[in-house]
Amino acid sequence: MMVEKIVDAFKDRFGAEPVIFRAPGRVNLIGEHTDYNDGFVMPAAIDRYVYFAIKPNGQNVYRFHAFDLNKSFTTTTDLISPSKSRWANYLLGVISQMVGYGKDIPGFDCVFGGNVPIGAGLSSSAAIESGLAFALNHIFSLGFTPMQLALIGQKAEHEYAGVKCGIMDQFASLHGKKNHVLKLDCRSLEFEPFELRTDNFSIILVNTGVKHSLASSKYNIRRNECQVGVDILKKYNANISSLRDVSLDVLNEHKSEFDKKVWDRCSYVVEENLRVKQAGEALQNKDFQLFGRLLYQSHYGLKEKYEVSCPELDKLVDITEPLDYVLGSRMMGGGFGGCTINLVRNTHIDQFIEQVKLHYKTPQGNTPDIITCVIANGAELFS
Ligand code: GAF
Repeated sequence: MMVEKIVDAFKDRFGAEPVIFRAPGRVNLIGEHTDYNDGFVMPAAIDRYVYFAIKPNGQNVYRFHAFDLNKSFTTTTDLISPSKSRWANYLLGVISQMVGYGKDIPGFDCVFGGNVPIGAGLSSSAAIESGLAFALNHIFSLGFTPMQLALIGQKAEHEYAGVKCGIMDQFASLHGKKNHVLKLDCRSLEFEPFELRTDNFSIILVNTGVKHSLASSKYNIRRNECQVGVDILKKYNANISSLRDVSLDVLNEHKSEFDKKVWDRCSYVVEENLRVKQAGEALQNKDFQLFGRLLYQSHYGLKEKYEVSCPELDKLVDITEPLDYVLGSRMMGGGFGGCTINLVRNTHIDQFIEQVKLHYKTPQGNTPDIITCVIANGAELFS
């Protein structure tokens, strides 16, 4: 088992018995690219984890080992700054944020690794940030709330990884609740759990095999495009500070002042926020057909207006369209690759897998990874 390998690696390297924590990856049912627009999202933590074996070392040094990469990184506690090592930055960023809050983070040793696929849109980086933040909060009794830890992880990503991400991924990794999706208001940071049991249908992810990297993708550009739209509308109404404050009517009223691309981006975000609200109602009414249709609509918005999909993601969604046992399907996460999320009736999972294998090959010519996931709790002390 993964966790045992990580514990053994810790003992071999540091000759001590560590404490084990784990933080999950996430799926997002609906509400994509809405978080950094102060809007609504509906993620859930899943049963794919990054495990952390960790122990204070009584020295002025942080020693990390990335088990999956077989790489190590060491730095003294007074020298926290961004490194050339991309993976180490997720960890250093967290420590730096905590220090920024005035906390003293003594030296520690840490081995981490897990089974959240990297570059698949399941937030492996947020799981690393959230897991370390959770672990340090616990072992050094720092007193941060889970939401503060999520904000720490988000800031780490901004400042040490260069991605101006929203709060969704770190939030989900820290707040996940078994059998529930969490509808988060990304402005007030209030959230509401909605039960989503998988008794009748399953959440199945299909990995395009196209690796996405938010840092090198057009993620930050999309964020700026939304801001351009806000700047136009704010001239007419000073109360508008993000696309969250904009209705479709207001957007339409000012359409002639928008460049087509910026208008498409903004109208997608406003429509997606409406879809998340409808999705919450659909879950409350157990109207899974409607819920699934909203997923398809979300995909077409992301493809046509927000332009963050790619041919491989589109192909995977298209394959599911004629299959009446698929309730909904869409690209998930930042886009430009990674996975689709599919809601598939439990009675037809084998047929679904067969259809996907028949009609889709990754760019490398392989059968795609197909992952059935279960909605799980957020970051926790594992043992
Ligand atoms: C990435 C980001 F990290 C999230 O904050 C969110 O914006 C998502 O892309 C798109 O919805 O996962």
